[in-house]
Amino acid sequence: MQKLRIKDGCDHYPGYLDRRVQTELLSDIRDIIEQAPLYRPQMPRTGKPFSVMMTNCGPLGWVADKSGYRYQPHHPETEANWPPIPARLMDFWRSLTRYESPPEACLINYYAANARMGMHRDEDETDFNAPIVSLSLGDSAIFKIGGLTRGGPSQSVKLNSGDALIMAGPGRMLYHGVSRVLGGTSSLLKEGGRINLTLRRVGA
Ligand code: MD6
Ligand code: FE
Repeated sequence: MQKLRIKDGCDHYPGYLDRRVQTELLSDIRDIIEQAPLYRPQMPRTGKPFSVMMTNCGPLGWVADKSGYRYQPHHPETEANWPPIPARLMDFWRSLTRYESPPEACLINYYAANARMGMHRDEDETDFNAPIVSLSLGDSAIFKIGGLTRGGPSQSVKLNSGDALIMAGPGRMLYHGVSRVLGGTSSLLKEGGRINLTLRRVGA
């Protein structure tokens, strides 16, 4: 398994999931989306819609609306509890991180052709000791990874379908974002676009 160190605490595993496993994982995600439909979050205060659509699985899910960013146990529109994290994803977390505790939240992001994600840090968790695992399916994306403060120089990494990326320890609080999705680069999703999964611990 190839492991590329992007920065101290940020490792990229190109082709971590082979095509067969990507198809199986996609089928798990489609089942989740049937129970917990993708919805369009809004920026706190302004209410500006995200270009990315989201849903979650796990005991907790990350949501964004006019009142802020937070974790909650239920879908903001259906109000049903999030579906459980598939066993397959729990296995990937264990293999990739060797972390003693399981993930509590899995954010599912869907990027259609022109969707992007601005530079941010994942900082709505309490437990910053735990790693974050990201898995990508579908069209390739340009992932930007910067430093510990907003606005500095950033590196670009192309994330392809099946790639894993881990941010842990000194890499846990680096700014990062997705500047663009490269349409037509994968045949995995019939409808095109990209799915990114991030597995996190939320903490007390
Ligand atoms: C994405 N990823 O790849 C967005 N966050 O679509 C993230 O925001 C991210 O890849 C924390 C850790 C790893 C990530
Ligand atoms: Fe993030």
